[in-house]
Amino acid sequence: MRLLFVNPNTTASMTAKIGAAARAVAAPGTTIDAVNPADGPASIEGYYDEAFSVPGLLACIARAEAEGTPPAGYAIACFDDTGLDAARSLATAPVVGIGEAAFHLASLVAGRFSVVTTLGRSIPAIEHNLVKYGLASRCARVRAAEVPVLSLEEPGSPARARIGAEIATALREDRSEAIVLGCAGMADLAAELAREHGVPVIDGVAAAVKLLEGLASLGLSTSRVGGYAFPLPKE
Ligand code: 5HY
Repeated sequence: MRLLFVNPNTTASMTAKIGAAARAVAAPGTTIDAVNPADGPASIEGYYDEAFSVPGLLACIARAEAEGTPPAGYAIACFDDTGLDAARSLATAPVVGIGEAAFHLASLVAGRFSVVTTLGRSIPAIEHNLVKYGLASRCARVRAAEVPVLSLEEPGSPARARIGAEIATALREDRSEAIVLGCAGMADLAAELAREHGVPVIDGVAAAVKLLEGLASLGLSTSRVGGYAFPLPKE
């Protein structure tokens, strides 16, 4: 099967990182493509950036749908699950947000988990999604390491250290039993952070690969009888 990961921001290095992280866990026979829009915000840090990223995200999905063989599944590779509902309405294959994927897997290995994202301005959108997905009661707290998204792309930046310090604080103060990494750009950090802190550390990119493989192998796709009905043709 082929899975398409769409990074809604326009930072190619992050798209490449996402693709590599997805390929690292893909099953034999699963191929991963990773794309990003040509236009839009270089990073998504809050509601305003999210709004400007959605048209490009949907254009990437529409292009994949117009190709001969659409993917067996799509992932929205932004932790805010930006544009997820619109993407589900457009795509013929299942669509999973990396945020929701990570939340669900965390809830299967821990009674309580904390999220560590980038900037504080990203916290409300993540908290809203937890309520929307019915998992707010399992999340002890959504925290920010106070690192800009693009600092994760800068070699030698303090981002890695700040994320590790915030994880240590979460485990000390939140009674959390697992950590969810709250940015697609953290996808390459999960394994070492898990070893360092001795708890499950869940990255949404890897989580999305496995959930999409599972949905596709079960022949499950988006229901069209309600809100995810295909878009009506309009001028
Ligand atoms: C992400 N922003 O995963 C989110 C994380 C955040 O450009 N990719 C982004 O900080 O909201």
